[in-house]
Amino acid sequence: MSEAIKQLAVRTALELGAGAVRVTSARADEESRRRMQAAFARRDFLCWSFDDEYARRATDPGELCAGARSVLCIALPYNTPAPRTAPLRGRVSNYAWSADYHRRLRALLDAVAHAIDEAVGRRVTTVACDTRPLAERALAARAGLGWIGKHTNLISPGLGSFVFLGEVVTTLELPPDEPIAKSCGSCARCVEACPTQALRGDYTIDANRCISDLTQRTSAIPAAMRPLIGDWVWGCDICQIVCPPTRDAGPLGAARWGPVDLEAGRPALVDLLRLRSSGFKRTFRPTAMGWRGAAVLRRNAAVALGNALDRSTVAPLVESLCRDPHPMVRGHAAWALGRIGSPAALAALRRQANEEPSDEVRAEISMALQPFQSNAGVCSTG
Ligand code: B12
Ligand code: SF4
Ligand code: SF4
Repeated sequence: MSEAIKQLAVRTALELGAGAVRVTSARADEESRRRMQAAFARRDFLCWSFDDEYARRATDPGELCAGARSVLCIALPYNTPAPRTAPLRGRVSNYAWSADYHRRLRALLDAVAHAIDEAVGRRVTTVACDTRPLAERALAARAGLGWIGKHTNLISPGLGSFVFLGEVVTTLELPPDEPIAKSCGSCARCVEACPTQALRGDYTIDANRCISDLTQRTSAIPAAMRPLIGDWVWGCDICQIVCPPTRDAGPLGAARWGPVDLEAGRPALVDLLRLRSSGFKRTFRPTAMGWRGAAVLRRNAAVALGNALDRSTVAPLVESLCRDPHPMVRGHAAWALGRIGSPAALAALRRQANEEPSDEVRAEISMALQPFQSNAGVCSTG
């Protein structure tokens, strides 16, 4: 019976687009808990409210579903070809440019759970994907869905790491699968390619340095990290693009995982800097970029423009410095103008230093002007 239920669940998931499905027992996982606690003790995830209690709950599926005995772990490939690059357009991670994956993955998981419940004749399932406290990668590795690479993502054989993970936790005892005995060996391409040195090479990450974290946080991006972000405006795929199993797998995502439109996949940076609520609702709200609001995207556009160093963008950056309703965006626009450092950019910064009401933004303006301080006298007399 339990083998038949497992096969039914696997078949249902594969029919709905899953790339692989494996089963593990729902026992609490001491090793993962220790690894997580060690990561939190190193303060690797400062923007997340992770603590020992989170680690305990996340490594015990029984916390999600009383009496849980098994977990079906599902990998859903999402990689689609990237839109063509063009000057002054930002880069978005391929996980975020389509209609929000949470809803679609949730629908798949619900369908699998429903198939199981119906076959058994009662409710025996709970689903999880991304947002619930569950160590999804560790569970998936234990189920043999793949192995955890030095970039800390789960790599599934033949699929690579561009896969979303989702789980159906059940009180049924299903036949478990075996973990895959595999590691990265001497490869360290992701570690070498990471522009911010977030990856340590020992299968751990300092998430505070990860571009994905930096572009999704709601607080200011530390000034030292801004130049390392390049043209990314949401997420980052570099460590996975260079990863051989992921590169070899290629773009396996179904067409529906493609960009909602060009603006979602490669947003024009100046338009993104001017993004207001109607444009946000139209283009970004339906995607996984929708959860942090428009100001975070405008801030990220300012950083990318500060890295593009194109004088044609000084006017919109000045407009943002003077008029953006959000102090964080005005502050990052100040930084971008300081990076460009043209006479018009510096003049606007000096003017605004006296007009700006926020202490935080005035501090950004003064930091942006600092490298030019000795030249300031020369300009004003010359
Ligand atoms: C917080 C979070 C982030 C944070 C922190 C990332 C991180 N590395 O933990 C930030 C914002 C940086 C982030 C970025 C991304 N994320 Co994210 N994120 C999460 C979230 C919500 C929690 C992760 C977490 O608890 N981290 C804390 C660490 C300590 O735990 P952990 O990584 O889960 O597990 C570790 C331990 O279990 C331990 N471990 C346990 N057993 C074993 C055994 C061995 C042998 C080894 C080596 C290790 C090991 O190692 C694991 C890996 O470090 C999960 C969803 C979820 N609920 O799990 C998605 C999730 C991990 N993210 C996902 C994705 C897609 C991304 C991005 C690719 C998005 C992007 N392109 O920008 C990047 C990848 C960046 C990177 N290199 O990790 C996917 C990953 C899919 C996959 N194939 O692995 C998840 C699973 C969401 C989902 N449901 O699909 N994310
Ligand atoms: S997602 Fe980007 S910044 Fe984060 S670890 Fe990978 S390469 Fe580094
Ligand atoms: S790039 Fe190499 S080291 Fe990094 S996760 Fe992939 S296989 Fe492992």
